[in-house]
Amino acid sequence: MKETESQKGADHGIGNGGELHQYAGGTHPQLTTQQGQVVSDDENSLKLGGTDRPGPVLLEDFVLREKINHFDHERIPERIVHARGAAAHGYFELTDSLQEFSKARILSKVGEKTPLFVRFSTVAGNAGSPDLARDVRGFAVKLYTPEGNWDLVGNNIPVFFIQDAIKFPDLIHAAKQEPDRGFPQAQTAHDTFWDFVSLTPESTHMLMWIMSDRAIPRSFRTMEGFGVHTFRLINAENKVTYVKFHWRPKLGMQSVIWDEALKINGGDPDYHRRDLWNSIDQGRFPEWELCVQLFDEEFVNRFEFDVLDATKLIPEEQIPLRVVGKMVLDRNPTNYFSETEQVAFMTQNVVPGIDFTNDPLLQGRNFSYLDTQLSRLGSPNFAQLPINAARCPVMNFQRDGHMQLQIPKGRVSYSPSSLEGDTAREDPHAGFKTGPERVEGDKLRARPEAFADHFSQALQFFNSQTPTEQNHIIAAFIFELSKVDTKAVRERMVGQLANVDIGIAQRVADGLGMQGEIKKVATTVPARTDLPESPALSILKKAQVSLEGKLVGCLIADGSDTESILALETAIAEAGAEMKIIAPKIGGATATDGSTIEADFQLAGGPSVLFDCVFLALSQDGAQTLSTEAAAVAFVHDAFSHLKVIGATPESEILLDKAGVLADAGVVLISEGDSAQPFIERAALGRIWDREPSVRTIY
Ligand code: HDD
Repeated sequence: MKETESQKGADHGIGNGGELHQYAGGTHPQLTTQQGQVVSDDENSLKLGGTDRPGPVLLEDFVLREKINHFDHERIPERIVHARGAAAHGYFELTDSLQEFSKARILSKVGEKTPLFVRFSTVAGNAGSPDLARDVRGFAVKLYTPEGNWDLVGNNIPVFFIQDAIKFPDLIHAAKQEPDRGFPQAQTAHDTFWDFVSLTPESTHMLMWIMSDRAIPRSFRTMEGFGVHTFRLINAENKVTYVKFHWRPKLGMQSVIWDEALKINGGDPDYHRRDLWNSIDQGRFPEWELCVQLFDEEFVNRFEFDVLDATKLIPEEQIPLRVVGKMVLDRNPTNYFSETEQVAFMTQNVVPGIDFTNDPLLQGRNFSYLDTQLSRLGSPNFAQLPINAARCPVMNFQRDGHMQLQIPKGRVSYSPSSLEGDTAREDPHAGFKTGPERVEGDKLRARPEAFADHFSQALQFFNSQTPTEQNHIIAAFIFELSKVDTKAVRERMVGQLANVDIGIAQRVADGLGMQGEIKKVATTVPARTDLPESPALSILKKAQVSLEGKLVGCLIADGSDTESILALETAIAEAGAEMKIIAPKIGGATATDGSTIEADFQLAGGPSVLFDCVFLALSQDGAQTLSTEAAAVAFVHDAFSHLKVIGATPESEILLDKAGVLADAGVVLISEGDSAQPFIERAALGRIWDREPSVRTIY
């Protein structure tokens, strides 16, 4: 087996390692207990009664007891949300200084590289759930700045379900598996979720986003990220500028088709984490631009919505994005538990020059993240774990607690003090200071009136999509609501959609086979129809023409032509993509010249859903054989119905026919020996959206 970059030179021990000894199979350090005693036998527990008739295991066996005891306590509680995640190390580099607006060093010093750790996640599913759930993706970035850690704990969607943190437990209880039966997990397609959101009109804008293809990304590498809330930047003169943070992927945004997502979950439930791991391992480092939307009080007052309402966004057409830096992920974690599981992101982690706003969702989060780490990580000393520790001096008088890893010196553990000269003191000229703000008024449990419009941006989002994307949103509502048993909930949700637009509601109602007139849910603030379209909200309007970072699946069988396959592989690599070979046997196939073409996947384990586009490099005999192989027919049929570009030798025709493939711009025939360029060029354009009405009903 090939040793991956991440395995090379890995330290398989814990602690200081030890002397190397010669064993069968190589040179290894001695195995020890946690207390450092060398273990002489790791195969047998200590028993009474010799080898003839072994008696009971002895309690005296401290090697056994310690090993089992540690194992019994290996698990910690998984995250209440975002339990399923994958992460990577990297760096942030500032390219455009924001010193005028913020005194934060990370936003001021052009060219300085700041180490960081990013964790991507799904929200609702448990730790073992599949990657392609229809869900928001977490996009949490921990930046180890010289002024302390700055955590930008965002999502791949710029708005949220609720406006006030007090509703978060309700939202999550409704979305996660139902409490009596413990299912369904990792999906919102069930009664409790739709019951809650249909009664919570402020969720409607977010629903449009999670029913869109943003909720089924092709890869973590092809997702945008958003800080969601409005934050404040504070400059050296204490001047406040409002800011929203955006991460823009270098590869552009890409998503999969819903039916494909369902099948990827079976074909490779680790699809996203594998993709992230492999691309970093192979040196194809994922990259994002950090962009900001900057605005002042004057804009805040004139904007149609409240900038403190997390269910609203500011269209890029109104406040353009300014690119200020880049993030590159260039190192996989060394240990999943120590890093990806134990990393503790907290919205409260800001640095001088970056400040909160009074967004009630953000304020609630600032409590929740610190609080949750205690139940997850078990001790207030979680900040000492290597993945959480700041990379600048940390000096304070917080002491003791479970799992204290430091050995603080001296008699002084308080401030002010005079007994020792080197104890830490506050510095009135440095450090985090909140930006100036005057607040007055009554103390009330109430929503601001400016938060009351729940439908206008939902309509603006829908109107900003291409017809294909709109069709997918409608289909997603139909799919999800079709899984809701309670008819009244389905009807209420459609009635809520009618507040966005009666046309949208009608299309969903038709797809659900709902009879009778739609009953609009009462609302005080109807959707504004005058908001201009925002093309930046569409995935497809921003799509890039490129094969870079994509995966091409090449199906072969006995009788395939080695030279054509090698030429195809080279052309694909030149386009920045990678080719994988799928064959009926993992040992490969016998080519025309008698040589063996090695395979990366066996047919049943390499369905076409794992690839961005496919090529059928088959001889007539090969195609004939595969045309009676269900997995091969499904491979081609799925590629076609998932609107993928299919390249094929003309000899593959019998298999194309069997799979129901109809000739269109995305079916590119290339004869053996001819250039694969027409296939490459077509594949770079992306999916064949025009094909969709011929493969599924559009409501
Ligand atoms: Fe949250 C985790 C993102 C609202 C409470 N959240 C968590 C993670 C992300 C987000 C990316 C995973 C971090 C990781 O990888 O470890 N959450 C968001 C965004 C929100 C949001 C973008 C809205 C704008 N969250 C939100 C609210 C609350 C929480 C309103 C509570 C009042 N979130 C949590 C949590 C989690 C969490 C319970 C679970 C694990 C953790 O924090 O460390 O505290």
